[in-house]
Amino acid sequence: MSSLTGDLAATIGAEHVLTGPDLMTGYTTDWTRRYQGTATCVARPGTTAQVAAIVQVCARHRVAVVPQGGNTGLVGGAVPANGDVVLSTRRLRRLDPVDTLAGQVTAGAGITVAELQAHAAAAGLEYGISLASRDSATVGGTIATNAGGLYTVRYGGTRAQLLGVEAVLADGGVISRLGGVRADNTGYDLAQLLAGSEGTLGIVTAARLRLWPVEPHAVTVLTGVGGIETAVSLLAEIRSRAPGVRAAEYFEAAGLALVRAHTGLPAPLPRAYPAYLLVEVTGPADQADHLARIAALEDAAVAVDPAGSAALWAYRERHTEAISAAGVPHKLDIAVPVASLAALRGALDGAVSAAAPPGRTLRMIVFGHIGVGNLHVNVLGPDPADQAVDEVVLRLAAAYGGSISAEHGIGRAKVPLLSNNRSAQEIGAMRAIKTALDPVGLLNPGVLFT
Ligand code: FAD
Ligand code: 2HG
Ligand code: ZN
Repeated sequence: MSSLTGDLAATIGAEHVLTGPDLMTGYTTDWTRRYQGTATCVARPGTTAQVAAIVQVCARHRVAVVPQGGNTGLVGGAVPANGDVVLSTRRLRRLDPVDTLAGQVTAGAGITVAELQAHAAAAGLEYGISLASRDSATVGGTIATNAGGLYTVRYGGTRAQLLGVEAVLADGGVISRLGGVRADNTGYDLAQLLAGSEGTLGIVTAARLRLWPVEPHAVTVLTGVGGIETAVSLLAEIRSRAPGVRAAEYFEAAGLALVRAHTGLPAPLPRAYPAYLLVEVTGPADQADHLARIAALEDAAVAVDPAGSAALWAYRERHTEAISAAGVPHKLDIAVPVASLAALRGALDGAVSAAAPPGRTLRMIVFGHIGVGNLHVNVLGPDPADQAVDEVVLRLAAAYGGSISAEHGIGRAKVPLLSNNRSAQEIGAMRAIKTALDPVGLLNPGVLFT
C-alpha cells in the first residue's frame, strides 16, 4: 500500500513535503506557544491544482487537512491535532497588477498583508487591513479568520474587503469567482461564507480584494487619559467632528510598562497616566486640524509624518510581542457595545482575580480597538491548559451583550464556549453547512465545533 507522504511527494515534489520534528516545529506550535500538536507532514503546494490534489490524496488516506498561512493566529486554529497534514499556503504567491479603475486586486493566499499593502501603495491605493503581524499573516489566513486590526473602525474587517475567492473544497473541487463584479446577486455569496470559516469549509487559494484611495493629511495623536470611560468620551468628541478616524486604539499603564521594558522605548508623554488613547485621522484638512486642536488641549504627542506616526504606533503595536516575551499568555479577544466598555472593564479585575489558581497572582494586560468595542484581555500566570480565566472573561463579555471573539476566531481555544454567543439553532445551521460541504470532516476538524 502506498504511504501518505509518498503519495504527497509524488503529487507536489518531495522537496515540498516536510517531515521530522526539526522541519515541522514551526508549523505544529502556534505563535503564542500555548497550542501544540503533531503532524504526519507539512505539504507546501505551489498551485491551486496542487492544493486540490493534496486534498484528494488526504481524503483517500482518511487523514485530516489543516490549512495554515503565516501561523500568526491566536486561537490555535492552524495547529494540527494528532497526525494531520498541515497544508501550508505560503507558496501560493500570485499577485496580479492592481486594477486602478476598479480599485481592486487579485492576490494569492500566501501573499502577506505587508506585501499586499506595499503593492497597493505602489499603485496609489491602500489596503483596508493593517495589523502588527503584517509581515507574516497571509491573505488566506486573514480571510479565514476574518481578521480585523487597526483600521477596522474605518474600513471594516477582512470580510468588508472581500469581493470574491478561489478555493478548494473538501471534495477537491475548485470554486473561483475573481472577476470583481460588485453588482452580483446570483445566489449565495460563497466568498463571504468562507470568510471567518477558519479553514473548516474550504482552502482559500486566491482572493479578489477591494482597495481604498490614499487619503491626505494623516495625523496621529497619543494622549493620556484617566481610564477607559474618558477614552470613550474623548473618542466620541473627536469622531463627531472628524468622521475620518482611521484608528482608535486603547492601552493601559500595565501594557505600556511591559512594552517599554521589552523595547527600551522612552516614556511617550512627560507624565504617566492610567491609560492611553491613540487616534489617527486621515482625510480633509479640517478633520486633521480638529484632532490637532483637541490634542493641544490634552497632554498629547502629535505626529504628522510617517516616521513620527510609526514611533507613536510602536507603543500600541508592540504589546503582543512584549506580552509573549513575559510568558505564555491566555489571549481573550472580546467585544461589547462601545457604551458598555467602561462597565466591562470595571468588572474584569475582580473576575480575573477570582479565577486565579490558589496562591497565584495573575497579571492582566488590557488593550485593543476601542473604536469598535474590541478589548484584548491578556492574562499571564495560569498554566496553558487551565481554562478558568478564559471561561470567566469570555462569559463576562457574553453577559455584557458582547462577543467571545471579536476578530481572532474560535479556533480550538474557544470551542467549548461557542454556545455562550450562538444559539442552538445557529450552531445547528453552521453544522449543517459544514456537513454539506465536508461530510467526512476532512478540513480542520476540532476547529469551531467539537
Ligand atoms: P494562520 O495563523 O496560519 O491560520 C489562521 C486560521 O486560518 C486557521 O484556522 C487556519 O486553518 C486558517 N487558514 C489559514 N490559511 C487559510 C487558507 N488559505 N484557507 C483556509 N483557511 C486558512 N488578528 C486580528 O484580527 N487583528 C489584529 O490586529 C491582529 N494583530 C496581531 C498581531 C500579532 C503580533 C500577532 C502574532 C497576531 C495578530 N493577529 C491579529 C492574529 C493573526 O495575525 C490573524 O488571525 C491572521 O488573520 C492570521 O493569518 P495567518 O496567515 O497567520 O493565518
Ligand atoms: C492586536 O490588536 C492583535 O494587536 C493581538 O489583535 C492582540 O495580543 C493580542 O491579544
Ligand atoms: Zn486586535
